[in-house]
Amino acid sequence: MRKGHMIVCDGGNGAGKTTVLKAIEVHLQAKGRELVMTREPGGTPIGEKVREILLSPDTPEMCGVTELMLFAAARAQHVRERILPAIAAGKIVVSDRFDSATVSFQHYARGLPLDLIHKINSIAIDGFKPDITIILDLDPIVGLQRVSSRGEGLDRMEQESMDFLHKARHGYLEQAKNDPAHFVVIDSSQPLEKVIIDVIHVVDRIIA
Ligand code: T5A
Repeated sequence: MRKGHMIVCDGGNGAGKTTVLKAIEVHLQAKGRELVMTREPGGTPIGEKVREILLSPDTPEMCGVTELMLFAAARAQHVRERILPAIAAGKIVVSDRFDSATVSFQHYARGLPLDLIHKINSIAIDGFKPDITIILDLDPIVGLQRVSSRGEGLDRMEQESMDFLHKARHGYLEQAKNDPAHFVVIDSSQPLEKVIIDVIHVVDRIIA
């Protein structure tokens, strides 16, 4: 029986997930809630190794199906090793990205068939569904400017074309439109303080 909650924060590159997730963590800790903060790809020792392969800029030749299966492999481990035990223990799992990212990036942007994405995703998540996926929506041009302003290099995905990143953004908005009970879109071009207020409002509704 499900006891805990899972909240996902997702969106385009540089939309502010990492920043917003820190605010969610502080908020939920202040409420005394037991938390698991995690991310995809990653979240487990195996998943973090897969992340290195996926995001390394040294392998631009990676084909779409390999990419899809590696994201799914990391997710399969993440769900079974980390997420389901935490939910069963009544904890709140907060994840930086989850299956919505695969639909946006590997289907809408990369162009892999949606039925293949759903098939592979469903093997990875085995019937599990987050309570809510919060999409931080931002023009990818602004997102990449934010990423670049950190002074770090761009990873393999961030080096994709602007058209690819625009298609991924469209994919998030389509998912939210098609499933309003499980998605919320927040405008992340707003001042950070307002983005955080909007996100915390959603989090409080879910855990109430
Ligand atoms: N991917 C992932 C797939 O293709 N398929 C999948 O199934 C999965 C799971 C993962 C990559 O893999 C892809 C998607 C990604 O390309 P990632 O680490 O999640 O990589 O990559 P990014 O989205 O690029 O994460 P970043 O850490 O780079 O960006 P964030 O976390 O969204 O942004 P953040 O918080 O670091 O903010 C960036 C800068 O903007 C500022 C912050 O201070 C920071 O300097 N900022 C704001 N500035 C002004 N106003 C605001 N409202 C701001 N919010 C943040």
